[in-house]
Amino acid sequence: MRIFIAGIDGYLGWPLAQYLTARGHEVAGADTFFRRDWVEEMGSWSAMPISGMRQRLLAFRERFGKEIQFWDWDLRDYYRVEYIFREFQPEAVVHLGECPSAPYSMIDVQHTVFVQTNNITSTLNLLYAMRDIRPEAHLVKLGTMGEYGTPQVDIPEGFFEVEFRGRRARLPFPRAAGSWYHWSKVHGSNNIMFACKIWKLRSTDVMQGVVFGTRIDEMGDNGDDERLLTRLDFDQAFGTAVNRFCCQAVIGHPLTPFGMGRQIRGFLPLRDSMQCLTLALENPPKIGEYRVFNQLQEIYGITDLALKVQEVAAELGLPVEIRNLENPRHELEEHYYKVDHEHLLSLGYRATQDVGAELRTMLIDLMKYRSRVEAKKEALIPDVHWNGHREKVRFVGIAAQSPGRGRWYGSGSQQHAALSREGKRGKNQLLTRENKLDESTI
Ligand code: USQ
Repeated sequence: MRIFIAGIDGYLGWPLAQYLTARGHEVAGADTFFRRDWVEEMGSWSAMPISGMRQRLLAFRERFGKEIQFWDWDLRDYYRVEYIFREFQPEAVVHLGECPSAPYSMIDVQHTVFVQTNNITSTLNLLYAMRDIRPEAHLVKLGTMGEYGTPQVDIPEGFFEVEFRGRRARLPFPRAAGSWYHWSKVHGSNNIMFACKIWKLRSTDVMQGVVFGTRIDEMGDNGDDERLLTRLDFDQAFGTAVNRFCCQAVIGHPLTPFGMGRQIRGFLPLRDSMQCLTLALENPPKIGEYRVFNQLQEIYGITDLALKVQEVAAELGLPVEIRNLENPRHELEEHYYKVDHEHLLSLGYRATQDVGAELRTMLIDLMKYRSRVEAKKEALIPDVHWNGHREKVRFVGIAAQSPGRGRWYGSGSQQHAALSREGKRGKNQLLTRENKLDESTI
């Protein structure tokens, strides 16, 4: 299949290009290297050194014996999107080319407007190019579980049956996002749903949980060729919880659950994210269909994950403490969370069960780059508050608590039981474009 990846230079885009190529697909991609700029703006860099795009493409050809057509173009420019579509004639499009950070979108009006216009415009441009050039192509759009927020009821896959004043209907499940970024994803989802309806396009909107991991097998066994590695961020805006915890562990920095550390989210390893996106691509919806996949298998508490990272780090001789930070976000810290995720399972998705082994691989990978994390460790402590205030948060005196060491919230009834037991315990606690093509590492 000819697959165009929007955002091919990113955390998911670069491994996905390798994963799909290894399965015989033909890949092309575009990226304007915004992610590299944003992370630099947050005073940080990728923990694992990442090559410039020319080096990446060279390594790709050496490993897979194939070329990737690449455009260093901004997808907010419709005529460029149209050009790419005419040139490559994609059968499928994976849209990863958005700003993925909640904190970044909350900095100030300029950042909010940028994140929303960037994310919404690129999606609209892809939809128009599909309508006019490849109407039968399949759009796999990366949405987020954060579109739903944390409602006090089960979360279905996009739609639910409601009865209101004696009449029944199947309606989109209400969205309750928790940041301007997450709302940008909601707006994108609505626009795609509408385009599928009026233009008979087809799309899978993937509501992804929080991804963690340093590698996939397709990069090679030992990460010997650094040009094939993906980025791994640890700053307050682009580093996600588990990736940050692992980076903190390798430099002996306390692991940092926010607030009481009782938030619950769906998490999945990078390799599972690749598997899910590929299953969606290889099993497209019907013409005119807009479908939603909730992309997660296991649901974990933040403190449970911190405890697990602590445990695996200790096995590797990396003692580290867990110290909660004031929560800079406006979010529910204790909440119900039960998510349907049948669609991917019915397509054969098999989740990585051994999270400990995944964390071990991550920590071993990151130990090599300890000095890079150390050099930017200031970026670990957040200062972006949801009320617009900008001040570093402080550590607070809450001991890490979990319903049971190393035990996960599973899904379904297992999770209900864990939550109700827990509830009874109370609440005691800018580079140039040329550089980005050429630079060997940043
Ligand atoms: N958290 C901590 N300590 C940290 C970092 C995060 O306790 O050091 C907590 C946050 O308060 C939050 C949870 O961990 O409750 C998840 O935060 P995150 O930064 O790992 O992830 P989030 O901001 O939710 O966003 C990430 C990706 C985003 C994707 C989303 C999926 O950046 O692109 O959409 O995960 S989800 O969270 O399911 O909406």
